[in-house]
Amino acid sequence: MHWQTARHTIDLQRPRVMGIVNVTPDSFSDGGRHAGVAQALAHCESLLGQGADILDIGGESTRPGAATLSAEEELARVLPVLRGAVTLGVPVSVDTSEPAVMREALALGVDIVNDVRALRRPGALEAVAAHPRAGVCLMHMKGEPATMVSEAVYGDVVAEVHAFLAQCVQRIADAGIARERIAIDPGIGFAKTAEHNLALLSRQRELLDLGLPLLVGWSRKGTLGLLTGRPAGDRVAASVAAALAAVHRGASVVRVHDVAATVDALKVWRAAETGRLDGATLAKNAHIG
Ligand code: HH2
Repeated sequence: MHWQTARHTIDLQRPRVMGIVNVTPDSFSDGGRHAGVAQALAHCESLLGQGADILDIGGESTRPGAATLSAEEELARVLPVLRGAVTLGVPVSVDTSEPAVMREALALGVDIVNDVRALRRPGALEAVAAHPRAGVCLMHMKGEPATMVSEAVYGDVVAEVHAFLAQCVQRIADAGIARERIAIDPGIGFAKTAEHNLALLSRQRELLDLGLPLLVGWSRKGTLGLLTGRPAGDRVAASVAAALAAVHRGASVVRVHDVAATVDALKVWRAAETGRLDGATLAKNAHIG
């Protein structure tokens, strides 16, 4: 399986790590940490050094109750960072729902549009369809971040997320976007209780029959706080465990803050799956073992 994006075809034979770069003053776990352009680009380089395969850059916080942002403000936050990030040699994704941001980002060479609203804002579908190859991640959410806590009501959450994603995929395939450009995401923490999130993890394999790469974002989220009793900044082990559990159930891409820890864990997980150590890794690390 692979994921076609604007400049890169991402091989998904092995699970990929998407490193999060929030250029926001108010994200739930790292708001304000990388708000300046120089800090954000330094953070991008640091994540690449830790082994990130993809950089996901976003200017709007989607935490429950977050304030909405104008397109102009969002453009001013993310464009300078995207302009630098596209020179770093890896696929770059923009985390946005705003069509004007999508158009400007794709014009800069950005590879993927990661939209928590699954291209439902007027003009978003057209912005991605106008590009011949750009990748897109379609995520499940009910309502809007401002209201979503009260929308966490489902009969069978896995069946409803499955049906929603199937419908979104159909809509964007009808607009001429090739399936090889599409990844899907169950939207952990978006209009979902801890029970809903955990049902989506334990039964995640049910989403695989859509035949598309699965991207998931468990990193530092509230359900991990409920499970461990730890605050957002102290959920590295919990986040790594959730990422591994997701990969073990077929996720192709994990969206994470703590790249180094996730990359190490995935190396061990893969070695356990394949029962071997590849030659390049052995040569690189032989002096340590
Ligand atoms: N989660 C967040 C933001 N974007 N995109 C996808 N595809 N999947 C996710 O699960 C996802 C996402 C929320 O996390 P974060 O970026 O850390 O926080 P904030 O929205 O407060 O910036």
